Amino acid sequence: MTPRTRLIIALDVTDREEALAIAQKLGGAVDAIKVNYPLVLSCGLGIIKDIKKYASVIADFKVADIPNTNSLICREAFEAGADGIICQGFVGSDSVEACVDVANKFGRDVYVVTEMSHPGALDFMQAHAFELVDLALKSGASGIIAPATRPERLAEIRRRAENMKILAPGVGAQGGDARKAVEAGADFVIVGRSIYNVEDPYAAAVEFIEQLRQ
Ligand code: OMP
Repeated sequence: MTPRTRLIIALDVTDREEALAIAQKLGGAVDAIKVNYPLVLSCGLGIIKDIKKYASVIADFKVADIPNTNSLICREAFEAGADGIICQGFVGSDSVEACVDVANKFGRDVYVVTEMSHPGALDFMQAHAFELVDLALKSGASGIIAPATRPERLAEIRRRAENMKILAPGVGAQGGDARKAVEAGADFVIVGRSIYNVEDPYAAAVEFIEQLRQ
């Protein structure tokens, strides 16, 4: 995925018509649309193909299982049309490598979660975030997920992952700032509620794109 506007929308709505309306309106303006369990559990995996008409799709399934199960999940997501998938790194290198192996067969991307953006990430994940970056690097993943809510941590993670794509969630509703995240080293920011929950999602997306361009 090559950065253009640097904006990825997290389409965490559960209504199919609403999801497709937003995808149709914003697809051309964003670098990707990320789908997560709320949308897929409510509409089925087939929603990925429908959204793909408008933008690249990242399946945020935070895959976190044994290698065999991870392979099966990735295969389903890629066969459904996902261009990339998000997996957890804390399950260990063999589980992440299983995702990368399947992605390589399909020519798709894997993004490994390092430190999450919410406060609870300080309980366990933060202490191991740099190890998770190293694990992602060694596995051959395309990129990592790092928190826009903590630009100083994002900058530190960037220093350790020079050639990896960094996708940074936590902008807007969780308090992170799009511009600061990019300055700290993010290639893309992920924005959900601050786009799909406002009166004019298109205007909100344009505003984020403007901030990211400066
Ligand atoms: P908003 O908080 O509404 O902007 O949504 C953020 C999106 O990014 C949601 O889909 C989350 O599941 C996802 N996310 C995080 O918020 N924090 C993380 O650390 C990782 C993710 C993710 O992997 O995308």
